[in-house]
Amino acid sequence: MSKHLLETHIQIQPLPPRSHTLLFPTQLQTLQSRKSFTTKKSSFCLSLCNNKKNSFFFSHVSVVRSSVTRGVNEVEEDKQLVVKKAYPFPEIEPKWQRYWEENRTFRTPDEIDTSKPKFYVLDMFPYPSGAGLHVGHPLGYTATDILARFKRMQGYNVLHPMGWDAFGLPAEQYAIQTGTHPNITTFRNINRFRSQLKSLGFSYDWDREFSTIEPEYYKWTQWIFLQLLKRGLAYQAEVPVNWCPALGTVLANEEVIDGVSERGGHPVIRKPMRQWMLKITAYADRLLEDLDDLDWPESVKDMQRNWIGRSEGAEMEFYVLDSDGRERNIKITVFTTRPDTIFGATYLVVAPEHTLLPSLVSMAQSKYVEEYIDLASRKSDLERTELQKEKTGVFSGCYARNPANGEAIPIWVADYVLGSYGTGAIMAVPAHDTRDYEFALKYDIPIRWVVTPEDKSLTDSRSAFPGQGLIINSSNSMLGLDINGLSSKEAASKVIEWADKTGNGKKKVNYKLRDWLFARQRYWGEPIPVIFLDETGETIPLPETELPLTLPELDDFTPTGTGEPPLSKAGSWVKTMDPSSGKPATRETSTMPQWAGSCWYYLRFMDPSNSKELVDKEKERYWSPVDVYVGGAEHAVLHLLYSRFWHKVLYDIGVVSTKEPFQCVINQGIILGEVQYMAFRDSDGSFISADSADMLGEANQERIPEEKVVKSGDSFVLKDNPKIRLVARAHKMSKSRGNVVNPDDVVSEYGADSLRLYEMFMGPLRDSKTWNTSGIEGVHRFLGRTWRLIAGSPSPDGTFRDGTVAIDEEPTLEQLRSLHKCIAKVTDEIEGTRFNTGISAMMEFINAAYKWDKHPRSIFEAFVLLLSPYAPHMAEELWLRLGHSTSLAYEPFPKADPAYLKDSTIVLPVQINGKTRGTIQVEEACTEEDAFKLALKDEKLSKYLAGKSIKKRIYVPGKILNVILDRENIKVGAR
Ligand code: ANZ
Repeated sequence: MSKHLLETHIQIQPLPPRSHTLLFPTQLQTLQSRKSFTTKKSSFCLSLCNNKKNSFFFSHVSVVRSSVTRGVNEVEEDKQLVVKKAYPFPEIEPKWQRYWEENRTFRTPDEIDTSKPKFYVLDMFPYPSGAGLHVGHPLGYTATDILARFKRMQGYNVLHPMGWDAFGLPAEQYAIQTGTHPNITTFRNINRFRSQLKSLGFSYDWDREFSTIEPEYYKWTQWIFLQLLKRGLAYQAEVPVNWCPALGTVLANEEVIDGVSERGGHPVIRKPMRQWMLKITAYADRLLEDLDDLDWPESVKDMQRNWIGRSEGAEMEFYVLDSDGRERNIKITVFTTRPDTIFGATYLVVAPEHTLLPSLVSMAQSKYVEEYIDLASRKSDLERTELQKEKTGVFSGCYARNPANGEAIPIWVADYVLGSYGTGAIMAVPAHDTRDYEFALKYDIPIRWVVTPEDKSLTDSRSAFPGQGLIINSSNSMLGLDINGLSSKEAASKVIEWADKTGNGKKKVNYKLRDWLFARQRYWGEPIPVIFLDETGETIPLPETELPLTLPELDDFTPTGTGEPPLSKAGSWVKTMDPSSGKPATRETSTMPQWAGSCWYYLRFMDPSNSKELVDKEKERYWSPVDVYVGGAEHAVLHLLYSRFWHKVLYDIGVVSTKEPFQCVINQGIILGEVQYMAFRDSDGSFISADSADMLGEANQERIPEEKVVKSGDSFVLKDNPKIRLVARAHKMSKSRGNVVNPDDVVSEYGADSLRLYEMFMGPLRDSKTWNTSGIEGVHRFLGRTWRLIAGSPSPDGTFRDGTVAIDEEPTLEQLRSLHKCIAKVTDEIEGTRFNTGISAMMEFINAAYKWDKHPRSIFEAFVLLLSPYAPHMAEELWLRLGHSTSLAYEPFPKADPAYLKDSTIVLPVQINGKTRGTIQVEEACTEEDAFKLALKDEKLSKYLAGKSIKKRIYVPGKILNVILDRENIKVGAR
């Protein structure tokens, strides 16, 4: 999925100002609970306190020294091994990748046993960009892979596919620059992505792979468009687009920065053009209601709710007046969510694009209004509605009558009112709306308070009071409306009732959601399957039998200069005839937006090669909905909303069986570059502490290498001069900052299993976290230790031995307890998608196992299965060495036996001749003999027992041990 193509403004929830992300919490726990660990630098407890320009400032950073060490020698040995290779991953990993590929290990056959439960786990499929994978990709992909492998081992039928969202702007732009056909670039990029993903050992069913540019796939994207058209859900309308006269092309929103084209910096204006629209607004209520039952992050659901933006209010009618104050035959309808404030409406505003504007403007004002309209056409909606921006406007020269009190109020034109929302006109109530207040102050328009806060201490005439309260100054007996003394809520209902009765307005629900602009003036997209009759201009949908309508080959992708899409250059393709009447016709030359292909791909994975249907009904019924869908938060709104919309349409026409496509959505966090330390210099060039420096003066900043930094209290200081406090920051990875980590490099240095494990160990999946190279060394050492524990240490010459050190013996109780605790924890943590703490449990197990003298095979086998979803290559290899001949991918995942989970040591009271003399710690099932031996060893009890002859022992297991001494002893003792 592309991040380049966020064509509308995506509201990404900012991080709460002082939210805390704890990196490596498990290392902390591990450290706290184990005395044998000394500590070394490797992780941070971060306090993310600000988020500016993609960087996170760490105000309270405590470095937790946490590399897991077991004495200096072993650490040194580990380090050496890192240099040499902690274990033979360069041989193991390609070997198992080949095995999986040759055996199609992860193929989900078409015919499956549907009596088994299913698990559909999906990644948001990537846009195969020229840059290849970055380390952010494997974060989500590893999480889904762990889930897929885990569920397979639990006996589920698992669907875990991968494909490519391959239409899009970058390939087209590259084609314009270099003349390389987007097909070539796209296939090259896909090949690179695929081999990178394979090198990470993800268990995708590659037999189901497809890309959105394949005609066999987009045939069905076009088919869905035809269904929308049939149901009146696709239509054409004149809509403003970003038109750049200098480049002679329409630009996507992300190609326009501050009103000029990203390429060349040329002015961009909003120009109406005939466009295809999809009527998503018809589904607004259902899109809103059905959110409630989804297991999605609340923040994402809220973003969708805000995007849909349901507002209850009223439409009110304001008649325009002529110069004599008489009502003309024109009325302006406004949308308001606060009908209770109608007596405070002291002016009206119409948007610069309001259709009635030309008939309102007075002669004297027309020049100013035209200039203003021109100015506004250069601004984006976002710029126009930014709260901080100074409000601007121009008087239209005419007035309207406030229907509630009969007053003539001026009509202004201002761009803070959008033409596309509500009715494109508002009744402005400066006393109770901050934007109107600012505007009224600037243009000297009266401000009338009509609502008082119930808490009088909040009354302040120096600013607007936007809250609800008690109504004042709101009565007009002539017009029959009196709402004084009512609460805002009661007043609003009364005004609506009055307006309805008197014809001055009505109740209205409004949505922020707009219909979806579905056409792009681009080459690299799905052709829209309609034609226009040359004779009449009539729009004719292509018959379904004509699908796919394939994209014609084109050598010249440059803009036409007229705003016509590049496809209009494909003359012989454009000129066609109506298949049913044979009349000459012209094809639609706009293409679909990139969102189209990603709207329904999850359905196609269920049945990727079906040429008769979009998806087979039975297969769909079995696999729907997607159980877990993982991807970036940047897709929280549009992609998820558009797919939900299409899914609901497909539900209505009986193609799918569920109302919603994705039951659970998880957004993985962002991986930021390594923390960078910045020092400040004053104008003389001397270092100054960050607290006294003007932190914003970038020119005075200097990056300090990590080795010259130490931690002091909550902050970092210069090692040489601890008075100089530094600022620690992590930035989003970007080429220009030089902080990008390439997964290929990590794989070749540490192996794919280490990368997978590290990305999971960095912290909770959903949190943002910083890359830290010493962290990957830490998990790599853990894998090395695991290898040496099971497969044995390398030979003195550094070569790795064959086989394992496992023995065929029954495990001890202690070993079983350790193992089953680990199984319980790992299972629980995978199920709760807390992968980082699952890894800690495995690390604890390995530490415990290192203390054992003997290592039974059965314990190793179970552990290897536990490890396999995380580090599948190593696990497969160890499984083989433990004596198995096939992949472990479908072995049952170990189950924790509750019998070994109980803490079964108890405190047993020990009596000597009926008097309690002390206690011993024993296993609950301890024998009498063992209990007595322990009592003899106990310092306190041994005083009474050593050298004494025993008459009898009374032992009640789990309750008491009573030792009766010979009388002789008592006498001796008494003497
Ligand atoms: C009078 C009023 C009085 C308003 C008051 C607010 C507070 P939401 O909740 O976002 O739907 N509005 C209506 N159409 C608009 C447009 N096209 N462009 C900009 N603003 C517009 O907001 C609805 C409120 O936003 C409406 O209620 C209207 O201002 C304004 F004390 O009407 B109100």
